[in-house]
Amino acid sequence: MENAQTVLITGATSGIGKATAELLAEHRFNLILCGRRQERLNMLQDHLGKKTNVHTLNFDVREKEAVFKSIQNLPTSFSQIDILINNAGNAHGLDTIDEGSLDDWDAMLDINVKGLLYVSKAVVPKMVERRSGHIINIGSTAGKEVYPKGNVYCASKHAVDAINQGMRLDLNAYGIRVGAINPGLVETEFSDVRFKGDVDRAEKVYQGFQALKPQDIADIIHFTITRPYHVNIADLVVMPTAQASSTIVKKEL
Ligand code: NDP
Ligand code: 8X3
Repeated sequence: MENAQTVLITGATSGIGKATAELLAEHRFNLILCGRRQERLNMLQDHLGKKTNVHTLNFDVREKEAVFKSIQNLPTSFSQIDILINNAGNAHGLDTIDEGSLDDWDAMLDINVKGLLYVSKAVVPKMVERRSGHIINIGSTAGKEVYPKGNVYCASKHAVDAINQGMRLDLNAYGIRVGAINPGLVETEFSDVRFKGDVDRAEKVYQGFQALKPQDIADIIHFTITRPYHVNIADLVVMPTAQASSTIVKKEL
């Protein structure tokens, strides 16, 4: 079970985060896996704990006290976080700006932007003290362009893009690597969450073309964190071949 590096992944209970946890467990990274669904955390602990050292943390990234308490009280064997993967996030709703829900807007900005900042603030100062670390921010093509009805979700991912650039500037002096991976359409629970359990509507998003799989992004994350120290993947955009932009997807139906 030996591996020198400990990786903290937010949003490890589903989709991109879960696929990344599974792949990194194969490669024997020590894993701190975070999410809110305890039964899924238990399953990850049971399943991946057979392959590597796993510690799970249950907190909502919006609850700053819980974020800090959880990360500050890690057992000694997990207390040095070498790699932070800021992945937790989601979209809530798909509405024009005049029709959007205030609760949806709060959720997206609180989770995707402020939650990412809280977790980073709990982890990064120790990286600065040690003069080492690697941060991967999961952005989106929605952080590079805005699509109709995407308004606030796109704003939250544009903020991730800005934070990624800001972190890289501020942490450069300490030799800490910072980069964003910005996927296009990946088939996960993302659209189930966005459409609040309307499974038919969620499935339609990925019909008629080959969407990315969460494992595709996990592969890229693994590639990114295993480059030699002088190589930093600073900002990577990855889309399905069928996708040209947020609004242009070549469908076969
Ligand atoms: P999923 O819905 O499958 O996974 C989201 C993860 O985030 C879950 O593990 C969930 O865990 C966690 N999470 C959500 N809200 C909170 C919260 N308040 N506190 C703590 N954890 C939370 O979606 P994806 O895997 O697709 O999404 C992962 C990231 O990838 C997101 O940042 C998303 O914006 C981004 N992305 C997704 C794309 C896609 O097409 N799917 C494309 C581009 C970017 P739990 O519910 O247990 O807390
Ligand atoms: C998720 C990709 O295009 O559904 O960030 O917003 S998209």
